[in-house]
Amino acid sequence: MTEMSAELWNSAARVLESNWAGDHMVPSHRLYPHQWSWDTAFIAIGLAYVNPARAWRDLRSLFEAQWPDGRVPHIVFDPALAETDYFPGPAFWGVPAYGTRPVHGSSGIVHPPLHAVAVWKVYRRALTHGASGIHQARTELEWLYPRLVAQQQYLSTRRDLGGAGLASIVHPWESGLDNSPAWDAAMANVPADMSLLTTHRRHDLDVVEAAHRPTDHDYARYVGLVLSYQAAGYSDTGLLDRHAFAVECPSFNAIYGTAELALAQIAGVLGHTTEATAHRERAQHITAAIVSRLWNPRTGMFHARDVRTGTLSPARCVSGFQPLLLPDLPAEQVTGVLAEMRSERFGLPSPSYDRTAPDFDTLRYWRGPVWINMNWLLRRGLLVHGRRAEAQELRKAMVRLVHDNGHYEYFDPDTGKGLGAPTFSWTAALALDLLADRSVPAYARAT
Ligand code: 2M8
Repeated sequence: MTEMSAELWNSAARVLESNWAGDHMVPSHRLYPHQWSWDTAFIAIGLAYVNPARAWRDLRSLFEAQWPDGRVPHIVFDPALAETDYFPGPAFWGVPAYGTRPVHGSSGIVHPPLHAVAVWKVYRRALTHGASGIHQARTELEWLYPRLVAQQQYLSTRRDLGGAGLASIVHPWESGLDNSPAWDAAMANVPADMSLLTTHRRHDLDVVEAAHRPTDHDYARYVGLVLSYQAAGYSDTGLLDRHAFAVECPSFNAIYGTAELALAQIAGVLGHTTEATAHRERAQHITAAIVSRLWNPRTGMFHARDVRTGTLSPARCVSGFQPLLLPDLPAEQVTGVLAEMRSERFGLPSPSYDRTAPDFDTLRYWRGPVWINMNWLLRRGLLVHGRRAEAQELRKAMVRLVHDNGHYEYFDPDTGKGLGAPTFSWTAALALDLLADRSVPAYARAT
C-alpha cells in the first residue's frame, strides 16, 4: 500500500468507528443520526474489511425493522434520540415498531434495494476470514436470504404501478437522489403547500448551508407527498389514482435488477437451485423492461419515466447511467451510455447532473455535485461490461478525490471541495472498498 492509500485507509476506518451507534451505523451523527436503508448496504461493503461482525450486525439491524409486507423502510429511528434531532422524525411518520429490535418506528417509504449486493460482497469477503468468519457468514446468509427475497417481492407485487415489470418510486426520497433534476417534471404536478413548513421545521439547515441542500419549495412537496401516502396507511392499493408522484427511476430499477443477480448467487450457495434460476430470469425481465421503458435513443441514455403521464424526463442525470450494472444490457445501450458518460456533459468521476444544463449547480446536493456512491456503482457497471481501463481510471479519480478533500458526503465537481456532512459513512466505506477491491463482479461479461 502506498503512503496515500494507507492514510486514506486509516482515516476511513476512523470515520466508520466514530459513526457506530451500538447496533447500527449512522450516515453522519449530526445530519443523519438514525439508520438509513441504502446507506447500510454501501456501508456494509466497506465495513466488511475492518469490522465484519459490525457489517453483519448493521444489515441484520435494518432487516429486523422490515415491515410484515416485506418493505424495508428507508429510515429506522433510534429510540435514544429526540424527535427534533431529524426532520421528519418518528412522530411525523407515525409508524409502529415492527419486529423485535427496540426501535422508535420507521419511515413508511423504501430505498434502492442494494442490500442483496452488499450481503453477497460481505459474504465473499468473509470467506477469507477463517472457519469462524465463514460459519457466521453462512448463518447470516441463511437469515437474510428470505428477507431479501421478501424485499424484492414487495417491490414486484406492490410497486409495479406501471404494470410493465419495473418498480415505481412514490417519493423522491425513495430514489436516494432526493432533489435530482430527474424529478423536476413529475414534481411540477405535486402541490407545494408552503404552510406545511410553518408547522414542520427543517433540521438539516441547522447543520448544512441552505445553498447546498434542497429548497423549502422542495421540502413542502416532500412533506406533502408523505402526508398523501400516509393518509391511507402507506397502502399501495389504488395509489396511482390518489397520489401525485409515481416514477420509474433507471438507477432504482438497475439496482432492483442487480439485486436479483446477487440473490441468484446467494440462492446457489444455499442450495436453492431452482430459485437461483428464477432470480436470473427476473433480472433479465427487469433489464428488458428498463430498455423498453426508460431508454431515449435521442439522448443515448436512460431517463426517469413519469408513470402518471407516460413521459420521460428530459433531464440527463447520473442515474441514467446505472443500467450499466446489468450484464444483459444490449450493446446499443452500453455504447450509448459510455459515450454520454465520456462526453463534456459528464466525464469521470461523473457529476450528478449534466454540466452543460443551464441549471447545473455545483453545490446543491443531487443537482450537480459528485457523489462517491453513484461513481462506485458506475465503476461496477464498467467492470460488468469489461471496461477495465475506464474502471481503473475512475477508481483512481475517486481515491484521489476523497484523499485530497476528506470523507465528505458530496464534492464540488469543479474544485473537488467537500460539501455536506464531513465524516460521512458511505464515502469512507466505499473508499475502503476502492482501495481493497480490484476484482471483477462474478457475472461480468467476458471480454
Ligand atoms: C439523503 O436523504 C435524506 C432523506 O432520506 C435527507 O436528505 O435528509 C440522501 O442523500 C439519501 O440518498 C441518503 O440515503 C440519506 C442519508 O445519507 O440522505
